[in-house]
Amino acid sequence: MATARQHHRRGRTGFRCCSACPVHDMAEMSPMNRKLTQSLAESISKQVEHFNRTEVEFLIREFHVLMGEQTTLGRTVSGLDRGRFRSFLHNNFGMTDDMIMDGVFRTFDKDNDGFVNMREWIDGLSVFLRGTLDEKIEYCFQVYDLNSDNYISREEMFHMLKDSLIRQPTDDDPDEGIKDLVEITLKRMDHDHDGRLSFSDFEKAVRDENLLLEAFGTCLPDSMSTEAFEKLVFQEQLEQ
Ligand SMILES: [Ca+2]
Ligand SMILES: [Ca+2]
Repeated sequence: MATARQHHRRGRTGFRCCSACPVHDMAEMSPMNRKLTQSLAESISKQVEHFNRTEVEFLIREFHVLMGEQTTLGRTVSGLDRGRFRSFLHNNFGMTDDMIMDGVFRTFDKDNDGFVNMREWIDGLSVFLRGTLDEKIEYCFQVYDLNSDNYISREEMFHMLKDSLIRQPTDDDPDEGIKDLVEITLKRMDHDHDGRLSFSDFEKAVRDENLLLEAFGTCLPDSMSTEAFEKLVFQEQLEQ
């Protein structure tokens, strides 16, 4: 059986599919739905930083495709749940680290209701794909602040870094290397020396050395997957 995305693409390229297909119905929008989507795109594009009206319109349609894959399970929900959102990150941007993907989910889900709704998705992608350094500093800090208490603690650093180091099986204490790395990182970034990173510590450190932006794990897409995603959403739809 074709996935919803394949189904949807086939629908767009002219294959006829079953009349009862909700994904197909959404892809082939009625003039009324198209008008509604356009006026919604118009108003969102005035509030979102880095997408124009047409791009927002395509993002809304893509969101419906992603939601279609979710609602085919027979539930109506207000947005992408954690699992679907993580698949989206994995499939489009090659992310694999569970802790980081959960952090990205938490950062996108601004109202903290357990779903990334359309507006949260578009706002999040504006920073994720096209954010300025300032916006990305704020975004990464939120991803890394696992318990949202406005500090990145030693424990949080330890958890995030432990998967990134290759442990030597001969080490007496395999955690020792990670603890050392946490201390080195703190020494470098903890400007006010209180043993944890506040937003201003993090911001200052990243401004001095931009490579520290993703010090605790890759949470932004690389340029190749950004380009591929934008091509998929913006260009291929234009060609239809
Ligand atoms: Ca939400
Ligand atoms: Ca924290």
